[in-house]
Amino acid sequence: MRKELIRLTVLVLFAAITFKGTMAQEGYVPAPENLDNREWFQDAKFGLFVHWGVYSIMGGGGDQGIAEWIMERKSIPIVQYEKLPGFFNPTQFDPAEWVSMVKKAGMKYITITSKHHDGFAMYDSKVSDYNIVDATPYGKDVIGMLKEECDRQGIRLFFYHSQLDWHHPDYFPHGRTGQGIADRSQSGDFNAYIDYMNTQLTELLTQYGEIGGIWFDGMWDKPDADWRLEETYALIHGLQPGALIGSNHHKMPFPGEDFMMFERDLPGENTMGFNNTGISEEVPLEMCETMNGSWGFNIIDQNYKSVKQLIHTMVRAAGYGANFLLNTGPMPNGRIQPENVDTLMAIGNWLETYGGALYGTRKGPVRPQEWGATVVKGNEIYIHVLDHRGRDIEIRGIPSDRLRSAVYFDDGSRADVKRSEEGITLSIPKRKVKPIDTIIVLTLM
Ligand code: H79
Repeated sequence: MRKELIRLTVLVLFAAITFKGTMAQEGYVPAPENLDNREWFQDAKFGLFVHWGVYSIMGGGGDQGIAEWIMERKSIPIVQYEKLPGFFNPTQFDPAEWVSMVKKAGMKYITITSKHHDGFAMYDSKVSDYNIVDATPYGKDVIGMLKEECDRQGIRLFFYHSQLDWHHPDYFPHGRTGQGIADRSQSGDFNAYIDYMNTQLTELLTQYGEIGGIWFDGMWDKPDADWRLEETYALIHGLQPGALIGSNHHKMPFPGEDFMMFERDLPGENTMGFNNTGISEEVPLEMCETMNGSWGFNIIDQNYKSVKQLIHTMVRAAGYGANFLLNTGPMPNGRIQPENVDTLMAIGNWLETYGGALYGTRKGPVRPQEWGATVVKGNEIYIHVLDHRGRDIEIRGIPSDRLRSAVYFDDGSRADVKRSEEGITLSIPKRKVKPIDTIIVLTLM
């Protein structure tokens, strides 16, 4: 109690002297349940990202590469975009089916869009009518329904919440995006917007029981604005100390953030152009990825990654110590794209056999290499050989002096591992090579 009081006082003091949004939650000390949840999170390894909103109706409008951004990419005026909720009627939405699918896929959590950049709340919000209950013929709180089902089936639910908002009149001055939306307000009180956002966050943290955390996005739209992060983060941690906060601001984590995410890049890679941070050693990591090229539903995007490709990325991410948050954009009728279901079932099948070499692990002693990745659990190191090419593999940095045994994960037969000065040399005969991932377990003394 006393400790709590001291913590709170420190928080308030820091909040008082904090004047800039980027100061975040200075002096933040994660609560014990938050630290527990960070361990749970890292053990979980695999989650489903869900981008679902009124934009899903448009299906990208026939353009590759457009989905949840259609309002901005096509410069749709607010008054016109506001017609969309009137068409949103996902009568085939079946949360039990979604969550069962998630479980069969071997995923442990779901991160769903409570609000994307278009500003539309996909849950029962009281501070604005611009939400699924008040503005759609469906009229039901899909997030509440999903949460109930998640609780029933033991899946944790996180909320993706956009700080950027192309719809709210107080989101002003405007940021770098949404300039073409003609009827955005030409004045506004940004502080009132932050109040509104914090009220919505309070709703999300009080209406649905215990949640996994909040996945923020969009701060990069106004990098110099005062986002009052210290207040928002303290609010969230005050309401649910265990909730994990992450923000996709493409910077190193700020105080008060509990995990760090990488959008469509492995940690340390920067194919996207905006992933030029380092890799945090302080907080858990997560990488998010699309199955095709779109987050929200796109009706023509058939550019699907193969199951093998996705498993390889998941394993490499684990080699960096990062979770894999794989996205689907449900259709406007409430169903998951069948192609995505097939992919998820195939990954789930693979995990049923090989999940023991992934769940509960941490990054290995050697960072991912061209040939594959390593992860550790207790005194075991799992070597995931993803790209064999019929050659011996030299792995430096394995403590070979402590090596007790080396066996194949699937049948326990001995693996040909030779100690070398700097690590080990691994020889895998052709008949032992698996099409997706050949796993060798090293047990250390
Ligand atoms: O929700 C999904 C996307 O809609 C959202 N994040 C994922 C999880 C997303 N928003 N933007 N992007 C993805 C990529 C866009 C980046 C840009 Fe920028 C925004 C280019 C210019 C402004 C931020 C600032 C990145 C580079 C500079």
